[in-house]
Amino acid sequence: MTLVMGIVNVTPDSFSDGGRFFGVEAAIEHGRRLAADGADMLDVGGESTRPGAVRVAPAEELARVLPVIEALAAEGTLISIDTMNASTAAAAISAGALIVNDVSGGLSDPDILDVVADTEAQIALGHWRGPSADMYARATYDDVVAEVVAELAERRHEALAAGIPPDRIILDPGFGFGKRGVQNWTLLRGLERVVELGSRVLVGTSRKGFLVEALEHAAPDAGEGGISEARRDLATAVTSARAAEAGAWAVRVHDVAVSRDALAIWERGAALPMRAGEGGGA
Ligand code: PMM
Repeated sequence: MTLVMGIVNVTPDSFSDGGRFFGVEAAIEHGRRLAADGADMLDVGGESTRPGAVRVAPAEELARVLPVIEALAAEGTLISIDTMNASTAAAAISAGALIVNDVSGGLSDPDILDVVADTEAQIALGHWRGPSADMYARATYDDVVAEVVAELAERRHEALAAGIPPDRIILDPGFGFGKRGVQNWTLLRGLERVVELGSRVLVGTSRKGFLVEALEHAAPDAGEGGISEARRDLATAVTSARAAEAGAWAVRVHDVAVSRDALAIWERGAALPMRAGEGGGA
């Protein structure tokens, strides 16, 4: 069964003068809602990695995420910390996070591997070719699936060398990270080859640009405001079912409820007997 990781982004609330406090309160509430929607775990992040995003200082990142992790972990929720910084990872683990989600696969701050090795925490290593500010400069591939598989194997090798046992390593092909539209579709089609590396695989396509492009193609006249969040979440849910088909361990999504439904439908279909009439039921 493919698990669902709900996304909790902690960003200061620019619409109130409460600043960080309201951002933190809103994030905790949001996390509770995603847990109620059926999230198996929550991924808490304080720094955007969207294309063109500017880096946040580690101290500011930590101040954002720490109270959210403490509150949600205390309620019994499995917490992942989305960070590229070793110092944030260490503090988050002390506060109760059980997974470190590093989209850079340990490349941005190599100390993060040692931090995880010294604890019981797990690590998700993302495929990454450089910072978000100019990630598309490196989006050149002869064979995107083969190169992502080879580079993820290298990241896993580094993690093993740092002393992290294989059963604590998760791999993520890094949809949207240094990959242009069609490269993401090719990767999604070849996802089984990432799964064949033998580690658990995490898939993060939620609301990403290549899905928006496909929706624009499907209905070019989206009206004022462009493609709605609901349509992006439906597109995401379709890719969640595809991830399940390929054998992914978990999907990282903004809308937990709709991907949960998609996975339940996919898994129900996959569990039914092959020949019509067998098994009965409606
Ligand atoms: N994508 C984003 C952030 N964190 N973590 C993992 N493991 N995989 C991803 O694909 C991933 C991630 C960027 O998306 P967001 O800004 O919508 O959270």
